[in-house]
Amino acid sequence: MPAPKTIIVSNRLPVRIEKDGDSLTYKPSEGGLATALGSIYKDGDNIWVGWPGASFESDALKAEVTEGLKKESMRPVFLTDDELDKFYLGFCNQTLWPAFHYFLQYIDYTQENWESYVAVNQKFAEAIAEYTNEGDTLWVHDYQLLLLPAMLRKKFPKISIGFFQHIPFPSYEVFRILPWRRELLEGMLGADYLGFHTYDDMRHFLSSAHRLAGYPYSGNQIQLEDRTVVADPLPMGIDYDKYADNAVHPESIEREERYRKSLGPQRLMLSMDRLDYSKGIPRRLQAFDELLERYPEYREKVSLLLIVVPSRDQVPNYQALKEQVDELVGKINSKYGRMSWVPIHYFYRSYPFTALGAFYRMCDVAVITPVRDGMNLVCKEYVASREKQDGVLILSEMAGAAKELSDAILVNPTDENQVVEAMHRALQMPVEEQKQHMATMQATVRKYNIFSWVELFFENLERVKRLQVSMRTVALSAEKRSELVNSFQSAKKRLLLLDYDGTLVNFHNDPQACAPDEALLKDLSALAKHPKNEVVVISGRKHETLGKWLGSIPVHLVAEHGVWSREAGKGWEKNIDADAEGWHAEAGEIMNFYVDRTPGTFVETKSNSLVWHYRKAEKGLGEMRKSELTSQLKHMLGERGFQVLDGDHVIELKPEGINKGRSAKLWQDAANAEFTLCLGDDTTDEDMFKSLPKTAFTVKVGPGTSHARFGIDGVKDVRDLLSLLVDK
Ligand code: GDG
Repeated sequence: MPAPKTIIVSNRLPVRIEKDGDSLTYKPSEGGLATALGSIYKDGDNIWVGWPGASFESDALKAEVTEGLKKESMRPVFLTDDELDKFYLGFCNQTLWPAFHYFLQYIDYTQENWESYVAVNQKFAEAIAEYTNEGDTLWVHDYQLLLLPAMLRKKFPKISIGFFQHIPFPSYEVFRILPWRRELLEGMLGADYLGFHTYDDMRHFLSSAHRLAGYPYSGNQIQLEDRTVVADPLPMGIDYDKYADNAVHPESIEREERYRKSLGPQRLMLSMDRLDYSKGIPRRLQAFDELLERYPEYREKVSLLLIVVPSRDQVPNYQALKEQVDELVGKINSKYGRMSWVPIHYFYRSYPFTALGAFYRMCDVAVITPVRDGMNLVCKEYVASREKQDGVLILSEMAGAAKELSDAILVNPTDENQVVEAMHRALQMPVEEQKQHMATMQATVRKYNIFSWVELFFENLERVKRLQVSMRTVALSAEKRSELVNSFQSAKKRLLLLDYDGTLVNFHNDPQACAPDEALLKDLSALAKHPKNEVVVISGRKHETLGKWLGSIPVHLVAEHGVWSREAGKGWEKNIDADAEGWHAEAGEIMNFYVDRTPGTFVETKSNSLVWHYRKAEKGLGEMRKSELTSQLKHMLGERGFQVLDGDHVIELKPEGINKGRSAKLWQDAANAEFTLCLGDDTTDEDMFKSLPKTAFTVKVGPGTSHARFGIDGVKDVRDLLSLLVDK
C-alpha cells in the first residue's frame, strides 16, 4: 500500500502556462490559496488537480503540458471549448454564481449546462481516481465541483474528503429554487467535512440538507445513513506577513512615489475588485457622486482610485456591468472634474503584486461594499498593509469578512445615505481613532491567517474521521450474522429483547396505524413457542395497545418503557405507582401549549407518562419546539423526580427510574440465558444496550451512533434476521 497522500482539487490549477518561443513555461500563481497550500501539494507525492487554464487541442500538446505540470506536482484535467462554455461560463457562472449571491433574476436554468456540469465533475472524479488510494486525503474547493465529493465517495467509500465553499451558501428559500438542488446537496454530502466562510453559510447548508434531502442534524453534525458529516464555519484568512512586507517593499514605495507625482496631493479612497455584479461597484460610485454633491469641500481634495479587474467578460451580464461602470465614471468625472483634479482614477486591468502594495499604502480609506461576498480578501489585505496603523476600512455587512472585522465602519451597501455618511466619517476620523480600530483589525487578520486556516481545515477533517470511527457500530455482515445464528443454535436458553416501533415495524405518521402484520405475528409466535426461547417485546407504547396487538401470541410484553409488564399468558402488572393526577395535569398543560403553537403535533397520554409527538410538524420548527419544551419540562418537573426522554420525533415525560434498560436487565437476570439478542432503533433503546452484558448481541437498527455492538439497516433486515432464527 503506497504512503497516504494529500490531493488538492480546484477548478483552476494555481499556474499560468505561457508560450515562450517553442516551449511552454509554468508560472506559479501568487494567489493566497496557492501560497498557503504550496507547502502541502509540493510535499512528497501530494498533488494539485485542476484545469490548466487554457485549451490545448492536440494530444501531443496535452502530453507535454501533463509532463510539465508533473514537475510542479500538478495534474491537469483538460476541458473542451464546449465544456468551458456550458460548464464554466454556463452552469458555474450563470447559474450557481448568481443563485448563491442572491441575484435570482440572473439565474440561467439551461438543462444542457447542468448536464455539462455533471459530466465535468465526473471527468474530474475519473482523473483523480487514477492517482488515488483509500488512505489518501482529498480537499475539494468551491462551487465548480459540488458534485465531486459524492462521485469520489462512490469510488472510495472510506477516503477522507474535505470540501471548502469559497462563495456564500444561500438560504434554503433561495437554494430550493434550483431544479438540481437535491443532486447538488447529495454531491456535497459526499464529503466528511464541509467548511464555509461564515456561520450563516453553514446554517443555510444544514437547513437545506435537512429540508431538501431529509437528513437530520444536531449542532453542526449531519447524520447520513452510513456516516456523520460535519459542516463548520472556517473563515479564510490571508498570508498576513506577505502583505505587510509587500507594503514596505522598496518597489511598492517607489511605485507609490511615482503614482503620487502624477496624481497630486489629494487624499485617496480605494475601490478594488474583480468586475462582478456581486461587488456593488455602481452603487459605490453613486455614493461617491452623492458625497461630492453633499460635501463640496471634498471636491479637489479627495479622489477615488477605482481598480476593476477584468473577469468573465464573455458573460453578457458582465459586459453590461462594464458599460454601466464606464458610464457612471464618465458622468461623475465630467460633472465634478477640473483641469487639476480628476474625481475618479479608473483602471480596468490587473496589476502586479507590488502595485497592490502601493495602492494599499496610498489610500486613506478603503471602500469595500459588495452587495454579497463569501469572504472578501481585499479588505484583509488592506488591513495587513497599513504599516502605520492608520487608514479606515468601510466594509459591507454582506461580506463574510464583516463577521470578523467589526472594527471597520460597517454599512449596508444598498443604503446610499449610510455609505455616503460612512465615507464622510472615514475622511474625518482622527488618526488616533483610526489607529485604535486598525490595530484591533490587524490583530485579528494576523491571528486568523491563511496558514492557520489550512492547518485547522486538516485538523478538523481528521477529527471528523475519528468521530466517524468512534460512532460506527460494526455492520452485521453475513459473516457476523452466521456467528449470531450459530451462538443462538448452540445455546440452551435464549433471550430475545425486541423494541417495537422502528425495529419490528416501520414508523407511520399515525401511531395507531402500526399494527403488526401477519408475517410478523407468525414469526414472533413461532419464536416464542420454542421451549428454549423467551421473547420479550419492550416498547414505549401504551399497555392497552401492545396487549391488543400482541396479546394473542405467547410473547412477554413490557409497555410504557417498563411501567407495565405482562408475562405471556398472564395479566398486566404495574411496576410503579406515581401520582398520576398532579403531574399529568400540569405537564399536559405545558405540552398542549406547544401543540397550540405547533401544527402537526399532538400529545399522547399513557398511564404513567406523557408523550409529545412532532413527526408531522414542519421540519425545523418541530426540532426547535422540542428543545424549548424539553428545557421547560426539565425546569418545571426535573427536580420532582421526572425525566424527559428524547425519542424518534417524540419526547416523553415519565417518572425517573423507569426505562427500558431496567426492564431488559430484569429479564436478563431472570432468564439466565446463554444467548441474548437485543434489537432497538432509538435513544430509549440505548438504555437496553448499556444494561446488557458485553457478550449479548446488541443490534442498533438504522443509522446513527449507538452503544450496540452491531448495526443493521432497517426493519426489513430485522425481519429477515428473526425469520432466520425461527425453528432453529
Ligand atoms: C472568491 C469569493 C472569497 C485583485 N486585483 C488584483 C489582484 N487581486 C486579488 C486580491 C485578492 C483577490 O484578487 C480577490 O479576492 P476576493 O476575496 O476579494 O474576491 P473573489 O475573487 O471574488 O474570490 C470571495 C474568495 O473567493 C476566497 O475564498 O473571499 O468572497 O468571491 O487576493 O488581492 N491581484 C493582483 N493584481 C490585481 O490587479 N496580483
